[in-house]
Amino acid sequence: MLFPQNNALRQCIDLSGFWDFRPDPDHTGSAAGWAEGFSSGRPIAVPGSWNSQLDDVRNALGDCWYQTRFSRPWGWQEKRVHLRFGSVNYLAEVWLNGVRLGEHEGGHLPFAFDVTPLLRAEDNRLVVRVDAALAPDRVPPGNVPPDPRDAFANTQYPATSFDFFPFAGIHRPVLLYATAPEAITDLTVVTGIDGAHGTVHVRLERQSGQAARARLTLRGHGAEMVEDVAAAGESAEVVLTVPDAALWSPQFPALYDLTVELLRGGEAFDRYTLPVGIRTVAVEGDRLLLNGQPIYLRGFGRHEDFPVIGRGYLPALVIKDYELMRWVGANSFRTTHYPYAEQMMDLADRLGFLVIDETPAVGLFFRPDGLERRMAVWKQQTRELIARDKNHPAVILWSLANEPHSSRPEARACFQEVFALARALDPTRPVTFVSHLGLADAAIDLGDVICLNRYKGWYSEVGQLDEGMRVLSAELDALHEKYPRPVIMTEFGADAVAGTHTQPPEMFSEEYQAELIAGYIDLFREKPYIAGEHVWNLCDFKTAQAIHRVGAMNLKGVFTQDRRPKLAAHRLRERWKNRSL
Ligand code: BDP
Repeated sequence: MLFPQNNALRQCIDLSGFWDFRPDPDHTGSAAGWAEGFSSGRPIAVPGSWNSQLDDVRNALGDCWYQTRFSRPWGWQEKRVHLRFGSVNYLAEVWLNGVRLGEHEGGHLPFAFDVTPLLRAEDNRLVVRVDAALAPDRVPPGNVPPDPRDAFANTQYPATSFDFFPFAGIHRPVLLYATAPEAITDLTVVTGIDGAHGTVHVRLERQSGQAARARLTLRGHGAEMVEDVAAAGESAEVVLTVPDAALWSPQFPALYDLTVELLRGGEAFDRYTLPVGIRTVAVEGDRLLLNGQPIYLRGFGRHEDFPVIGRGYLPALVIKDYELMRWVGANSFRTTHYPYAEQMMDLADRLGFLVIDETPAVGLFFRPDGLERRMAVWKQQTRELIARDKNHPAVILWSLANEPHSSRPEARACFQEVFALARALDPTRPVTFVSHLGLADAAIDLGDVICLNRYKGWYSEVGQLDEGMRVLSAELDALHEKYPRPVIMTEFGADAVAGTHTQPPEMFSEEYQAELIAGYIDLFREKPYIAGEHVWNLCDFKTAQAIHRVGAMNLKGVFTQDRRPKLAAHRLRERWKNRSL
């Protein structure tokens, strides 16, 4: 799925701003005809979470309605026009000028509607019903009835089955974009390395129509390659060879510009430009390889989370978080626990960060109630994630889930299905999921890489760092002996209340957090099969209310929520700065 762009042949406008907002706790809006437009709306910012803007809907997770009006930009009469939402959490039902366009389930992934026949020159009325209810058959699930066989129950408010606040609303920009009627609809780029040459395999898809030619131009690093092919049907494939290719890597994130044009009678009627990084990813024995060389991941899990805007897209925050990651010496991150904004992914390509790209499937469980629906949504999210992010050189690994409750055998078959789907959609990248169960996980061996979250010295071996390290060391070795492949420690850390200090280090002090993180890292250095370390978390973040979450915050950030360093950030910097891959 291509992100809309502006050039002489494509235009895009952003409908972000103040929209009208109206909560509908009793679900009367549909019957009252709000889809046609509603009165008595209050202003709300789009993008942004409603929970963090308006006090009375702080914990509201039912239906809320949004509406806005807009005019068709001048000159768009002959164009095909789409309306595209970057992320609406959780379920969106959309109407334009009273006509239902459809619905989309699941936050954090984009969806679009062709609105060409419905657009008026002026006074277009866009209405969105957002349903953010937590339900056991959604992904991620919530309000899960406690099961005595499971160690999890609803001990937090709202009743999430995950550890972050279930922010709701229109979280990313809503874009209206125009293309030629027979435009390019998708591009899939796969790169390879052949000696000093790079290969760029491009598959293009377009809206069917009259025959046309496609011209592909790859430019950059002193080279320019051009290929012309017939694009008579709906797709065409081209392989470009780049002599002495500049390879993409974190040290040198070389990008080429691939420009694809559709031409008729020698004249271009559509054009799309995609940055391309030539690189390969592979798993070989215990190592994760980038361009045939072992790589070691240093970085974080993170949340899209900031005061007032909630989970809304905030460009300055994206920049700041890259700045902090760079300062501390990180080279990578995982999109915990849902796909991040597309703009952040673009910057990962440009700035040279390696990304473990994760679906929104956190806290999945495999009891029969609601399983069929959860599976369908999980597969849809996997499809949408790969469709959205397949062209990013930064993405080196797909993570299908975080901490699923997959200890019992029935979970394995479910994972097998979703692994097969991901591998069929993208045979070029390794696939994994993130486990907290380790050897007790019924699906742990299905991943190309083992990703493990561990809180020894925190949730277990409480307050005892040395004992925690001893237990962890033995567990890691046992895991690797059974499944010899790379292990990435995708989460480890401790809560620290900024400004709390103890000597000797005790839990919740900055010293304890710093010692724990440094202790883990020292342990990893002794284990050559460890291929990466991601600290939990880059920054403190908002959670549901619970007795173990002071101020409804998870304080495992090495930076505070307002992005100030704790002691652990400095300690990490000492360990990470100036390390090569
Ligand atoms: C892990 C989860 C993460 C939590 C973390 C914690 O993957 O989402 O925030 O624990 O408890 O189990 O801090």
